[in-house]
Amino acid sequence: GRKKPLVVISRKLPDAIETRMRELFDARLNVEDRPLTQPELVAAVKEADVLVPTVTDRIDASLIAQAGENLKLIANFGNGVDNIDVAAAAAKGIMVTNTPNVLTEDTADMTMALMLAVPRRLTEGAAMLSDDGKWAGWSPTWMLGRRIWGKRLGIVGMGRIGTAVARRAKAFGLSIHYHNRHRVAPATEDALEATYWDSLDQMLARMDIISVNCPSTPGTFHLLSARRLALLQPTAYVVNTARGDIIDEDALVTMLETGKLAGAGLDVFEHEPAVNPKLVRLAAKGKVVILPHMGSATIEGRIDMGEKVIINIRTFFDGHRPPDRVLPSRV
Ligand code: 8YV
Repeated sequence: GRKKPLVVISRKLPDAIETRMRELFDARLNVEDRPLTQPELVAAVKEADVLVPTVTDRIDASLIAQAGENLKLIANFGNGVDNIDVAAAAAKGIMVTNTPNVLTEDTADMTMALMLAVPRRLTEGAAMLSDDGKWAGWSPTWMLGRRIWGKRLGIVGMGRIGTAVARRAKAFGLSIHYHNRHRVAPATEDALEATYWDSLDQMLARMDIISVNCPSTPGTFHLLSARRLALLQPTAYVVNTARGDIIDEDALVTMLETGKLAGAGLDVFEHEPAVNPKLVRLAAKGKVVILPHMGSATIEGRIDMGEKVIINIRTFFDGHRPPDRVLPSRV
């Protein structure tokens, strides 16, 4: 039969996925679960037919420039493709695919978890009981947080994940507002009773909670800039399960430290895996809840993502268009 494509997978994937990849491809698995080094990535793109990177691999123009003629497909294990220079890949005739849809609901669940955790002081309460003897007893005025229902949620980026957040938040009794490059379908707006804000600035000034759900692109870098963050009410909360660089993190930290914002729930950071130590201190005070990029981290979701990667690779080598092709014009 035909020679199996050499597929280099940058990180440890679920066992079931690795087994299937071994059957289908000449799969070069990463047995040690650490990101590939730069020389290893260079070797991979020189040799492989397919590269399967994750969010921890930077597939930039200079790496793509070193790709060998075999490299035809970069099948990202992940939805966001901000780790890949899609235009540089396209210019070299290398297709890029991602893993949309399968992580939408998990990410929306984690968004809700953060949206509830910060105003309702979940981590502060949990910490008290993990440290014996700190609970002196219940009191009517003790551990009071802020109510969620009845508040206004402003969603920045009403795509698949933003819409899934909106559905959940509506069920929690929040009113749904959103800013997006374009309005969503009238039927979706009606179902969510969602209000569209053409002006992000105006929306920010009027919301109780902001949820960031747009992709990281050159156009969304520091979309929530210092100037825009300053438009938020001091009682507002910010939740980010998208990408850290969409928010000017230093400006956000300063506002949290100086009481210009009520709190934040962050699953993503501007310089991952580094986390600003000031955020860690704010977490100890209960001002923020910070998580290590766990939005899509479910066993089921990771298997679904792996299956999508496999389908994209197989479809490509069968001579068809992979279902999750990422067009450079969309990035
Ligand atoms: C993963 C994600 O943590 O898909 C994304 O965009 O951020 C998460 O699903 C990671 O990116 C997988 O590479």
